[in-house]
Amino acid sequence: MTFFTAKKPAKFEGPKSKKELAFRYYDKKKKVLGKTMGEHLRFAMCWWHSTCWPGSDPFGGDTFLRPWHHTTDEMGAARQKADVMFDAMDLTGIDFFTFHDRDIAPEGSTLKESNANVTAIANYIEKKMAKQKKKLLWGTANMFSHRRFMAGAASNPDPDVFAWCAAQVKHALDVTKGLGGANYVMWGGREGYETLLNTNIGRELEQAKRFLALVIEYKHKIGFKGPILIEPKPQEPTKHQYDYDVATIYSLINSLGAQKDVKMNIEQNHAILAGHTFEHEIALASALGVFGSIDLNRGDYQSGWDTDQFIVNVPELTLAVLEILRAGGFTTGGMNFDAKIRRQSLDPDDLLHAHVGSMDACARALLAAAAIIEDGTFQGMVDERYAGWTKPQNKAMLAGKESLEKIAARVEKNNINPKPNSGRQERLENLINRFI
Ligand code: XLS
Ligand code: NI
Ligand code: NI
Repeated sequence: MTFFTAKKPAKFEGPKSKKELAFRYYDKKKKVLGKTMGEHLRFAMCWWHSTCWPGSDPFGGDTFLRPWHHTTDEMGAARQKADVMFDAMDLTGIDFFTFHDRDIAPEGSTLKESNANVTAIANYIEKKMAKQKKKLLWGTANMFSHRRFMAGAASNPDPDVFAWCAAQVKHALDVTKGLGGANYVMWGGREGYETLLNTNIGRELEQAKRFLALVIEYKHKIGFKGPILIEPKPQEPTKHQYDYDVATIYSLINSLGAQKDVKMNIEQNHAILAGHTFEHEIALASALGVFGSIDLNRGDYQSGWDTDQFIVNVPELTLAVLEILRAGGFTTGGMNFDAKIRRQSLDPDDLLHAHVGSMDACARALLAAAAIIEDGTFQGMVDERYAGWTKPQNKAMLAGKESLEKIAARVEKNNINPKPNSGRQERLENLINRFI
């Protein structure tokens, strides 16, 4: 462990601890609602923000000056990044990681060369995984950085780009399976348009649908057990992204009847860019039976772009974790820190503090959400609101056993006259606050 100053993994020390790099609430083995905190939260560290991003923004370049960004030995740098990732996971007690193919290994001059680079580093990673007991939450393909993708990946007007993407995803899925990945993610980086003036939306959507069908078919062919996770985002980098939000992606999944194979990877920052709350997107995915995993970060409510900050707001997180628990918790999914430290956060250990602090905030949210559920008053108030639907007559109405005329006749005959009830919003808000 040479890159970081910290030498020992952050430990649970309780709320009174004065130690900076320590957990006050995240006690990995502590049981909450029948599972350990570690099993509930399934934290993952991402390769791209943690080791690839050099601290650049649209107005300025590299602020971090990491040694691996300043060498001509690209494969050596790739191994160095892997070493730093695994050290960071050890120091923060994070068990899972995530990557794009191009994060772990450099692009070659041909696809064959790129694939060989990815395979070589994947082999290196595999050995580290066995030694340090780490797991792959998901892998994915970067089909947005290279200029060949500037007009889209699968939705590109050029069929050769579509074919290239098929080849790239095939390899990324093979590698993800080889490393025992629990899921495979598809974020439509440039699947969208800049201007309608040069775009045939119908054709592009048809291409995206075909592409998803191909990936599902291949996943079954190789026996990849985990789901394909689509990650919604409404805009950025393109003006309009086709995978806008959970509802939009659901219509694509539904059109292929692929609810079993395809789930959702929901990111806080993307949810708010789409004009939703994080918890709305989780609750909707769960209601539609397609909740999969989380990209954990926080957008800035003023700036309107994907700032990917570490999330530390406990009241907000509590509402999200509450929805995750109500959805039954994670199965293959987890909480991936798709988050980056700010470009002024130059100290190597800033990366550790960021993860540890956010993990602790999640643990507090988990404790609060679990207490809300255990107390039962909250769910009781919600259930009471819908209690009328448990009556046989009303169940029959929902089950389609009554026609419109029959319902109308019943309303007249029984003189049904609805009496409005309070939504009790303030009481519910106050109730939630008591547990935070
Ligand atoms: C970008 C996305 C990306 C995906 C993986 O905004 O969040 O990082 O999570 O391709
Ligand atoms: Ni993401
Ligand atoms: Ni993002």
